[in-house]
Amino acid sequence: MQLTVLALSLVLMAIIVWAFIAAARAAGSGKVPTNIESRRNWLIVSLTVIGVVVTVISLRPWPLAVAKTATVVNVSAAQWRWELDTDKVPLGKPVAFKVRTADVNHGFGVMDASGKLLFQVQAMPGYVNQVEYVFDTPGTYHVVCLEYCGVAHHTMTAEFTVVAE
Ligand SMILES: [Cu+2]
Repeated sequence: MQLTVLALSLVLMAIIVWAFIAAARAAGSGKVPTNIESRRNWLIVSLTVIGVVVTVISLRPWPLAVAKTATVVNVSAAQWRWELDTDKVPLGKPVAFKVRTADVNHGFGVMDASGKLLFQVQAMPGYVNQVEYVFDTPGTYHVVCLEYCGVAHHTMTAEFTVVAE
């Protein structure tokens, strides 16, 4: 998905660069195409449609779309601990983390065994924020806090295990 977005971004940037170069050349030459208004209208409509389509496609699955079949893990944050209502989550199935906080903002970040950050969601007072993830590797995963929340912020960690059912 990221490579697709990158490739699409590069193509769109190339089109914009081409449009600027064409406009600069036309301005320098002193000759203005006769159908410039229809071209401009076509360009504006096209870019608007492309912008809407790219926005809808890229934002639709994240972060609000949570599968109805997802395993729900309730997460409570507080200075300075994470409480998960389970320490085992299923492999290869959607897991929805519903994240709350009892006090201040925290950042619920999940890392794999190598320390790579897989996803994160903010824990915000008065809100239940959720994020869905499908784990494709069994093992131990680490929860860290990614929002500075006080003197013992760095001690705010937890673990859970991904197991095949
Ligand atoms: Cu923190």
